[in-house]
Amino acid sequence: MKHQNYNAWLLSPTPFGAEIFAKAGFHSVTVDMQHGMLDFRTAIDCFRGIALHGSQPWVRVAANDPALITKVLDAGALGVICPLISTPKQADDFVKACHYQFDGGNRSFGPVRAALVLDDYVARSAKLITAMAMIETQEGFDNVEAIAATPGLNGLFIGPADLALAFGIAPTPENRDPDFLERIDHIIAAAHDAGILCGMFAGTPEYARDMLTRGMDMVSAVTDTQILLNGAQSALTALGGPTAKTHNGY
Ligand code: 3PY
Ligand code: MG
Repeated sequence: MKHQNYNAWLLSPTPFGAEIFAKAGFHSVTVDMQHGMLDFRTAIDCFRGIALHGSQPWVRVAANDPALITKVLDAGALGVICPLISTPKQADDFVKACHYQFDGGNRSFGPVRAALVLDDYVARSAKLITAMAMIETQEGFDNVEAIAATPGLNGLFIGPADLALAFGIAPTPENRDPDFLERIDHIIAAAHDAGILCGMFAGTPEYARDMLTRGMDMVSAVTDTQILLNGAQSALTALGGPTAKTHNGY
């Protein structure tokens, strides 16, 4: 069986939560700096907790910005997921930001923490780092083959909510809309034809399992916020307590 990568997704500013995900056995934990409730300083503490249990620290950066990408790599991130890649040029800019000039990129030198915690980091960085371009716009979908062909890109990563919205499909957590699934299959095929990975943010573990069966190589199968909310609600249900509150402001 081919290797499948199980990823957990961290949205809260909780290094201890990151550590728990790693201890549970996920191959990698993604610290979400686009939509997550955390900052750079907290992200570094999350990396420590993740690496402590032999899992890989990954980051979803807030944007395709070399300044942001450099900082998380310098802090020791081993995977970078970049949102909203729509053109081959954007994909190329992203990959170049991940690699030093001797590896064909334009990353500035200064691996302050990465070189502290990873032996021979600079020479090995191109091999150590996994760069995943998010396909989640109509333009990105239309350009998916050209994006997948970007030299040095390691994988495509599907953002199901934005991708659904791009095509006027409801962004449900377990999207089984036939048009949507057809697009998922198309993106998987584009990645595999180019010889790179395909990953996806999946709304639930069950859906993630289905996506692995469909051919996905890696799945972000669970978030800390889902686990905490679901666990808290089922505990209250077991107690015969109140059900989830509706919100009408702070
Ligand atoms: C999306 O579903 O659009 C994502 O970016 C996943 O977080
Ligand atoms: Mg998105």
